[in-house]
Amino acid sequence: MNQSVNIGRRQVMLSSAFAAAGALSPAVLAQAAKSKPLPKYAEWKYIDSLIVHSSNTIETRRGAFGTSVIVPTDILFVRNNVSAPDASIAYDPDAWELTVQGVRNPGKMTVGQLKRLGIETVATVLQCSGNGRGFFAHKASGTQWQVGAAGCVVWSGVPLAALAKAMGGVAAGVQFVTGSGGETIPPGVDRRQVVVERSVPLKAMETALLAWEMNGEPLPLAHGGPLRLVIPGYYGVNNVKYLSRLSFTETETNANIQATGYRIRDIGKKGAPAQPTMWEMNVKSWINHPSGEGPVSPGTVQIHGVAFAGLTPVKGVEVSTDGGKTWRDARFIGPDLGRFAWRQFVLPVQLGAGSHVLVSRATDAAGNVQPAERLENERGYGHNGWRDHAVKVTAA
Ligand SMILES: Nc1nc2c(c(=O)[nH]1)N[C@H]1C(S)=C(S)[C@@H](COP(=O)(O)O)O[C@H]1N2
Ligand SMILES: [Mo]
Repeated sequence: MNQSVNIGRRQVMLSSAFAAAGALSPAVLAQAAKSKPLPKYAEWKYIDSLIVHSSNTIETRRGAFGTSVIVPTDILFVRNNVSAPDASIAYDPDAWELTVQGVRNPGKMTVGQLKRLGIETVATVLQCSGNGRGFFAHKASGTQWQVGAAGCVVWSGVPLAALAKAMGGVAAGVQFVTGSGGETIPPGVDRRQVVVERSVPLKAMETALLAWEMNGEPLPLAHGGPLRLVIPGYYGVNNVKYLSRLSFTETETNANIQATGYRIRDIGKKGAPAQPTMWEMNVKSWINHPSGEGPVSPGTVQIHGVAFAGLTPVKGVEVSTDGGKTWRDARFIGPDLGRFAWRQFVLPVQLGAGSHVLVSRATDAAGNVQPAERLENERGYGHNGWRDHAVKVTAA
């Protein structure tokens, strides 16, 4: 059940759990009142848990992440590179058509047909490549995300491998899986410039899904319904929404979003195909509570947050209450939903009156440790440096 209150001139939906717990501090209410309104396609989301950067970019507030592993769809971030398609595409999801190319028997499949090929379910971290961009000192261009352009969600759909098999198998010479978004390209606009079309290495097929369900519900338009490509362990951009074409290709697509966008390069440099692209995610963690949005009471504080890596499970997390001088092992809580999901961690600490700098540092099963500093790069991608993700909190 939700309760709605008026903040400023706009109606704001408050989850009754939050309201009952008195969890909304005056600071958060003030921010909600200032926030831009939610766009139509996402108006059902809980604005009090979100930061609305623009109609195409909506972030989860740090203090709104809970401890139950899965991020509810109502508070999950949204990122559209171009305007979301018309809501009518999701009215009859089973009729949505996917064009399949680069297989021995290319053709079209409706979602209804895909549902008969096989079913798998997987929990993954969906994270924008630019999550943490707001911490870069050079004001990297793009949305100034803090920590909330990420969430752990459960997908259901058909394994991509089952689709390939049903269509006679992958054609000879194929090296990539290329997914195309179903947004309408306005007449006169160069498709290559605007299409959301991404290529990932063929080996991603082993775990990829074509999903029509998320967090136990039909996939909403905002998150790519009727059909979405899910590439576990890879950055958000590779998880193409409103999937209209799936091609097994010999080369990477020449669409701008692949060829020059989402490339790691030095500050001031232009994007180019030879630079590393945003595929597998790096090891990362951050603290969600305390969130730094307001003071905490001195005494015992349960520090909690999330940790994950790309294709490797996360192995451990350390927490520091002195800005990274000394560290203690945190404990994972909750179910382990597999190597692509994040783990929740907790460490109870005593915080005396005063200010504290809380940080976390994750290690994955391959031994990769979250670095202290960000990797400086033009567009502010892949930020996993722990120092910038610190929470500054006052106990009073
Ligand atoms: N078709 C399509 N797919 C897309 C995008 C898009 O704009 N169009 N944005 C990508 C980016 S950059 C990210 S981070 C994720 C965001 O997923 P979400 O909006 O479900 O949170 O979707 C990816 N898939
Ligand atoms: Mo993204």
